[in-house]
Amino acid sequence: MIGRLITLEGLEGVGKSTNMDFIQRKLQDAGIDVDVTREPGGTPLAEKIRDLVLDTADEPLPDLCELLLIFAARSAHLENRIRPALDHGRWVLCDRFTDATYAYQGGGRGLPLEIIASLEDLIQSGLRPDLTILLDTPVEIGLQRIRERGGTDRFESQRLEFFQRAREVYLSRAQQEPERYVVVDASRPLAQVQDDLAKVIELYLSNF
Ligand code: T5A
Repeated sequence: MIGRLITLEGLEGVGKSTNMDFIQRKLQDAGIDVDVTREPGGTPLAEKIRDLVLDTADEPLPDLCELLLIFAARSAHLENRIRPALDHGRWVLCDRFTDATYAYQGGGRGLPLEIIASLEDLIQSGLRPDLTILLDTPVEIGLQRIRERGGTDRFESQRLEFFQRAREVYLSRAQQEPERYVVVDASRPLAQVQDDLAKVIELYLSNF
């Protein structure tokens, strides 16, 4: 059995955390051994870097520094958890991955996408997700859900335009790579979103 990397992407409040368990269960029901993780984070070292990136600190975090921290966390995550799992034939289900870097640091912050692509090549040396599910909603819907839930980190306090630019990058990447990406309309009630997710997973598994 060859391991696979499945990533779940989308803006704040689209329902990634809510649906990770659901997707995990669907995979397990099909007899798949799945390791569930997240980015930034996923190992003790990478989780420490996550805190640096998400916490609102006294000292400003320059955009390039943020980008390098995210890739530093990804390097630890890849070498210490994701690659070993895949090498053992396990499937990895990851809440966000490098598409988030293109969306947030590229689209949101405005860093050149070529810099992100170079770091991706350097750190991942060819490793890419096998399937990426993009939960998509208009920005306002996700932010409203976050407001209702309460509590904000460094990203959640960004302006609306930041998330609009990030969404555009996500959607354009999905359009450019239709063989890897599936876009699910996450603005609908959860039961409908999960009906679609179940179909996405069934279709993906039917190819093996
Ligand atoms: N980041 C990350 C980068 O900038 N670059 C990178 O490369 C990477 C990897 C991570 C932050 O780091 C940034 C992006 C992020 O800002 P995070 O906490 O992992 O932070 O990610 P968030 O998107 O911030 O997680 P959230 O919890 O805020 O959003 P979720 O997980 O998408 O939303 P969820 O599931 O918690 O749902 C939010 C609320 O909506 C409800 C839920 O019950 C919950 O209350 N909900 C729905 N309500 C109605 N209908 C539905 N269909 C619903 N689905 C969920």
